Order: sequence, then C-alpha cells, then structure tokens
Amino acid sequence: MNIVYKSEPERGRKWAALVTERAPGSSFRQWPDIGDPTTVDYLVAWQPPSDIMQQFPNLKVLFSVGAGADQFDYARLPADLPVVRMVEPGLTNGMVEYVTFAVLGLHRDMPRYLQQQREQQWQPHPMRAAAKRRIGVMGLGSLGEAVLKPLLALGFDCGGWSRTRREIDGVQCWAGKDQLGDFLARTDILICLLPLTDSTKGLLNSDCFNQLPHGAALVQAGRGAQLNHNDLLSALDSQQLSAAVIDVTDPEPLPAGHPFWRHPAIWLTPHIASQTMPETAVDALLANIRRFESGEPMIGLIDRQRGY
Ligand code: NDP
Ligand code: OXD
Repeated sequence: MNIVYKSEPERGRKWAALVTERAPGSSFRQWPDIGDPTTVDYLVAWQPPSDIMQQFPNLKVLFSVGAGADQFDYARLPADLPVVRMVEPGLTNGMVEYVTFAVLGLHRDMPRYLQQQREQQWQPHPMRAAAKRRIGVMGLGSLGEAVLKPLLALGFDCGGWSRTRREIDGVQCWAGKDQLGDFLARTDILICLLPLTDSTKGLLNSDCFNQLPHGAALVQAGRGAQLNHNDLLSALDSQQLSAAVIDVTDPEPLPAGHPFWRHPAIWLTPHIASQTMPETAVDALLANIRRFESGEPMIGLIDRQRGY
C-alpha cells in the first residue's frame, strides 16, 4: 500500500516511523516527496492539493488527519472518492481532558476568581453541587459521547442533543431542531462538539444564548464558524452568559485587538482542545485501510449528503 501524508511535517515524521514499524512493506511518503504519483493509493491530509485527482489519478481514499473533514472543498473531489475523518483514542482522550477541565473551571467559578485575583479581592461565593449543575453537550458523536463519561462520574446532571435520537445511559437526550429549545432551557454549561455543516454554521448565536438559563456558560470546541462573536460578547455584557471557554474561532488565529483576547469572562485557547496523536492514529489509519481493502465499512466515513 502506498500512502502520502500532507500535513504538519514534524508530526509526519512520527507517522512515517510508526507506519514503517507497523505495516512493513508499505510505502509512506511526506508531501512534497510523493514518488510516482500514479501509484499513490491513500492520501492523509489536512488540506489536499486542489488538483488532487490530477496529482493522484489512482487515489482510493482521502483520509482527514483530523476529526473534522469540513476543511475539504468537496466540489473539487470526485463524488465517488471516499473521505474519512479521524476517529482514534488519542484524539478522543485529549478532548475528554479539555472539556472536563473547562467544565470544572466553569463549575467552580474560576473565571470569576481569576478576575478577583487580578483585583486583589478575597471574596468567596456559594458553591454549587455538581448534581445541581446541568451540562448539555451538542453533538453526541465519538467525542460528545466520550466527554460525557467523566462528567457523569463527577455527578453532573448531563443532557445531550444530536441530529438523530441517541440513547446514552444516565444522559437525557434530545434530537433535532424541534427539541433544541427544550435542551437549551435546562442547560447551565453548554458544550459544542458539533461538526461544521450548513445546519450548524452560526448556531451559537443570540437566539441560542437567550434560550439558556440566565448566567449559563459556554464551551466551544467544535468549529469557529459555529459561533457568532458579537452575539457572544453581547450575551456576556448583559450577563445572560457568565463565561465562555473558546477553543475555535473564525478566523484562526484571531486578529490582534479582537475583544476575545482580553475579555475577563473568556478563556481563549488556540485550537488545541485536542490533536490527533500519531501513536494511536496510525493504528486507526491502518485498520481502516484493511477494512477498505477487504470491503468492510471504514470508521469515520463522511456521508456527503449529511455533511459530516
Ligand atoms: P461525529 O461525526 O462523531 O459526531 C457529530 C455529532 O454531531 C453527532 O451526534 C451528530 O448527530 C451531531 N450533529 C451533526 N449535525 C447536527 C445538527 N445539525 N444538529 C444536531 N446535531 C448534529 O463527530 P466527532 O464527535 O468525532 O467530532 C465532532 C467535531 O468536533 C468535529 O467535527 C470537529 O469540528 C470538532 N473537533 C474539534 C477539535 C478541537 O481541537 N477543537 C478536535 C477534534 C474535533 P447524529 O448522532 O444524529 O449523527
Ligand atoms: C480536528 C481538529 O478536527 O484538530 O482534529 O480540530
């Protein structure tokens, strides 16, 4: 099997070593050193070249190096080329850590206490039990479902919302646009782990924030274009929202002087909620290639009609 990798070169070197070790006899090359392009079977990329099928006329599968595959321009990809997003335990664990950290920080009022520290103000506030804090996860896919586990174990009151109805032990689930309002009305900490599609673009807006209980908080770890920045700032100004942990923005990076950089109620991170980990991702890639070659369904195959 011939694989070409086109993404961050440093991490690519790790992928190369691991593929060589775990799939002896295969060929793994890093862009732009692609060898004979007519022999390339699989491309692992964040951004493929725009003339992908001219570059690789015999390409069998395009693998996204990340969990999202919204960065691809599908109009330029042949309709029958399978596109697969990354589902692997290292990436999932990273997101579990980030969301748990963010929820605990918000639950324990850390943005407020950090602001008080800057003002040299020693002022305790009443503590709330985890069981009285209602967490709501938007997107109950591989990441959304995984982040709920530690939150349930910590005793939070957990709910979730997805496009189609899900059944998750201990989690009250809602589905579809019709049930979004009911889900938001009971959510104190809203976590967005949705893919970016036509239906989720701009979803985190005033209309959404106004349906949350007064003083709710937001964790945005999905995709930047889902969040309306001005609407978030207005919701924070009016205290409809108390705080936000934002990992993804549109654009990335945020321009100098953007109000998020210095806002006391915003924790901003540079799209690091999670990352694909070569040690585990290589196994996921090789297992998917084996599935593809034996005619089984690949894990993470993008459904182009659905948009994710
Ligand atoms: P999945 O495809 O496994 O899950 C997506 C979930 O979102 C599903 O539950 C799906 O519903 C739901 N969904 C999709 N569209 C809608 C909609 N219109 N309304 C309601 N629910 C919807 O994705 P993952 O869990 O693997 O990843 C989620 C996203 O997280 C990625 O697409 C990426 O954008 C983001 N991400 C961010 C990272 C970061 O570092 N910040 C790192 C990795 C991922 P259903 O169950 O019905 O299909
Ligand atoms: C991803 C990401 O999609 O890093 O993996 O956002």
